[in-house]
Order: sequence, then structure tokens, then C-alpha cells
Amino acid sequence: MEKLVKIIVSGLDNAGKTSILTALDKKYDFHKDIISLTPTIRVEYHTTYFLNQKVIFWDCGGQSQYRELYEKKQDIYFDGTDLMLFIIDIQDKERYETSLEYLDMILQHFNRNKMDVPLIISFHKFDPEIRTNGVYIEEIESIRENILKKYSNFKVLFQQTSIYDLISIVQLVSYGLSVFDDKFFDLSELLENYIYEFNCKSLILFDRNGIIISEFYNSEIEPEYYVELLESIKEHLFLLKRMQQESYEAENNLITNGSGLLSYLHRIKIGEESLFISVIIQEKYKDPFMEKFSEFLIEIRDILTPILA
Ligand SMILES: Nc1nc2c(ncn2[C@@H]2O[C@H](COP(=O)(O)OP(=O)(O)OP(=O)(O)O)[C@@H](O)[C@H]2O)c(=O)[nH]1
Ligand SMILES: [Mg+2]
Repeated sequence: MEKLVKIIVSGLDNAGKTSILTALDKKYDFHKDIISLTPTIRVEYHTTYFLNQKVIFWDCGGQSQYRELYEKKQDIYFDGTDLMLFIIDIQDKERYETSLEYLDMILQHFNRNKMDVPLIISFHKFDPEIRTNGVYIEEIESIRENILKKYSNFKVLFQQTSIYDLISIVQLVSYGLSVFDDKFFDLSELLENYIYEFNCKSLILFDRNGIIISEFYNSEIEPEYYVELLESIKEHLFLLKRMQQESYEAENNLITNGSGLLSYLHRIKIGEESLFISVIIQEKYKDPFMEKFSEFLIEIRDILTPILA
């Protein structure tokens, strides 16, 4: 039986909801499409698959007339929600209040109906150039604390995102989707063990759409590797698209870049599903890594097979 997952994406107009979903769909070359976006009229539906689950994103246009409509017809819009992504434009200071009032309207509906909906709240437009700006960091922290205090009965995760940081967008959705199955916990434990076995910088499992199923990063990533690490992961997102094409025969791809890092992408097939393992590692650890990799593949298959069955 196919499971249907309903994800509500809400937040004020101009917050960046449709941009996030467009970036997620396209993965590359999405900037052109985002420039030409117009405000969403009522609700637009985006469908994707996460492993064997069909996921429908309800992109709820945030202009005031639509917010009023959702408030009047709460059951039509919010019932059956499995997860809510709430997007706050961190650069739109004047409207933090309005944004939080909108959040409150929805959460009160969930409360009245005893709906235990997990939430992901994203501080969006946290662009690379403002990341070190103390003012934004303080604002984020204070909004976060208030939300946690006020809605302690909800399971809330926070994220900072920007369309100029594709990984942050991929992570936003990945966290959300993995709340649906406890087996993801075993997976993350396995990755944590192997990150130290391999001595690698990052170990990520992507589904065929480039959504992160599970990921682990080495706790000691030297600053000089950081930018390159993110670049290599981004390249893996493009590469896995190419590896899906008929003409791409190889099951793996190994690239050495100048600075001594190796990036390795490996496709595994389980039933009908293709999944991708991405490893970024220093060149000097390559041989022991290659020796242990087949053992890792066996273990990861053992965990994934029942999830996909
Ligand atoms: N600086 C910056 N701008 C962004 C980012 N994400 C989206 N934008 C811009 O924000 C504007 C609004 O984006 P939309 O995605 O249309 O906003 P929306 O939340 O869907 O708005 P409604 O459909 O009216 O609810 C666009 O001009 C985007 O280019 C971001 O991460 N950083
Ligand atoms: Mg929109």
C-alpha cells in the first residue's frame, strides 16, 4: 500500500516558500525559475517521492486574503497534515510579529483537534553574506526560545536556510521526511560508526531525487576543508542526476580535487529503488576506506531492505 504524506508549507507572502520547493525540484539551474516567480494563488501542490512514500507539499500562498481563507476553513486546509514547514523570512523584520501570529493560528487549530503534527520552522533568506551578522543570529535565537516556550507540546525542529545554499534546502526537507520511520535511527547510528571507521569528513545517503535520507559529518572538520566539502556534496547532487540517465553505466564515481580531498559517489539498487552513498574523505585514507566499504554496503542493505519492502 502506498502511503500518502501531506506536508503543509506555510508562512507569509514573499517568505520564499515557492522558491524553496522550486529549488528542491530542480536542484540545479533553479535560479532562473525563481526570478520569475509570482505570488502563489491559494494553494499549489508539489508532488515528490521519498523512498516509497508519495509526498504532497501544499504550498499555501501567504498573502493576507489567503491567510484569512485558511483561518475560516481550517479543517479543509489543515486536516490530515503529517508535517508542517513554516517559513519565516529572517530579512523581513517588520513582519516577524505577523508571521508568528499566523503560526499561532495554525498551531491553535492543531491543538483544538489534538493533532500531533511535527513542525519544522525555517529562518529563511539566511543568505551566506548575513550568516555572521550578530543581529540576525540574536533575532533567530530569541524567536526560537519564544516558540519553544510557548508550544512545548509540539515537536519542533529549527533550520536556517537560503536558496543560495542548496544543501540547507535539501536538509530542511530531509529532516522533515525522516520523522516518519524509526528505522532511520538505526541508519544514522550506522553512519556515525562508519564515519569514524572510514575516517571520512562526511557520509550521506541520498535517495534518487537527491533528498538526504541520513547523513553524518565528522566532528572535526578543519575550516580549510569546509567550503570544498560543501562544493563536493553539491556536485554529488548533480552527479546522481546524471547517474540516473540510461547512458551512465558505472555504479560509482571517484574524483580527486586539488586540495587532497576525494569525493566518492556509489549507487546501490534495492528492489526498484536506487540510492546513493556520498563519501568525502582525505586522499591519504583512501585505501583502508576502499577495503571497508563492501562491509558497510552489506550493513546498509540490511537496514534499508525492510524500509523499502
Ligand atoms: N535573498 C533571498 N531571497 C530569496 C530567498 N528565497 C526566496 N527569495 C526571494 O523571495 C521572493 C519571494 O519568493 P516566493 O518563493 O515567491 O515567496 P512565497 O513564500 O512563495 O510567497 P507567496 O506565494 O506570496 O506566499 C522572490 O523574489 C525570491 O527570489 C533566499 O533564500 N534569499
Ligand atoms: Mg509562493
